[in-house]
Amino acid sequence: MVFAATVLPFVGLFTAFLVAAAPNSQLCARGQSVVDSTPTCKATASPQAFQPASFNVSKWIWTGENLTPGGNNIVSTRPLRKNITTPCDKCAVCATIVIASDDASTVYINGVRIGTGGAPRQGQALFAALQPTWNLIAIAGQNTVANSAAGVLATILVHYSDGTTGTFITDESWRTLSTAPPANFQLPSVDDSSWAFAAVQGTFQNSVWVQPTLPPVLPLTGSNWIWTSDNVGGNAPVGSRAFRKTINQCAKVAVCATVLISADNHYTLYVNGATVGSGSSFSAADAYTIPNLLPTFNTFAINATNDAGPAGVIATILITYRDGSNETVVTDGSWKSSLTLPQGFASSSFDDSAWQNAKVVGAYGVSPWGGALTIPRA
Ligand SMILES: [Ca+2]
Ligand SMILES: [Ca+2]
Repeated sequence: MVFAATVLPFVGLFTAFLVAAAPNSQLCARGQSVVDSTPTCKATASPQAFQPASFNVSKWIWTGENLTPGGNNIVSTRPLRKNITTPCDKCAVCATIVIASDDASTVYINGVRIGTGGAPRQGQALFAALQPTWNLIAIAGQNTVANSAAGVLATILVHYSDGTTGTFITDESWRTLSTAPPANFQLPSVDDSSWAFAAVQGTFQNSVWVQPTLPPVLPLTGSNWIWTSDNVGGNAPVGSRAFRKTINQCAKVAVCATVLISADNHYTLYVNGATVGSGSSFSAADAYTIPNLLPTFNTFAINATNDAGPAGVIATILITYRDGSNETVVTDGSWKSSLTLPQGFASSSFDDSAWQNAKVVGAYGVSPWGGALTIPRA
């Protein structure tokens, strides 16, 4: 407690300073790093292709106030909780959560609000950092339409530090109350052992609801096709180009990243010098999970190659922080670009200060690529 009392005011002041400063400038010196609050859990896994969470094995749950599964309920907000325990030989790092709700929901992990669930027919994808051995997921489900069906359908895909995953679903092992959520119901300190078990309202395949669809892993909307300065009039010379972006958040601990990327014509993506993956389609984007970010400085680098004519690379990167927040980073004019591929250019220690800023070819949707790239679903 002495530690917390001493450090927290400092963090508060420091955060206030960060907000006041230019948000995109390099805010902390290289070598300065924040303290990871769970240092016993270090991901050893390599980046991997994004694994969908999917709804296929999940169940719609509610309180059982109406004994008929899928039956009508009063307008109400109800608490739903599940403590997810990590197998003893594993260490949980991050989670992908997909959730649909009739009619709405708010999701908390270990007491921190992560986001809101989707509507009954449209699942929402959420991303969160986890504690190593156990994690409390709490959901406030809302039935907003009088005398209507009520339920929550969710899948939590947990990434362990060794590269394996575990799938947890909403089912009859969750705890609930047929009352409004008690104060601070989302906090791990609340004892729910006397709460009722949730009542299954139907499965993903068989319920009163139409099967909800899942959103793209991430959007490309808001991102930009970028290239080097020799992309003129929509065409660029044949050859390979290098791009870099360093993400530096002094006051937060970065844990995982989810990346969506496409290139005309080929790309290889690196994080902190390690290869993430490669692709060769400008009509479909590839998605990756990176479970082993460094706490403070993380460098994304791309080797992109043009075979002929139009040239561009586009990416959306979602950084998941220890404190429950996420940050979206897109390809734009703040990325650094090089007409050559210097030795070691993908390394986090490479000095790109002499590189030019990338040239924005156009926002997602621009010709000739258009706005209908195929994107993997969450
Ligand atoms: Ca409803
Ligand atoms: Ca091309």
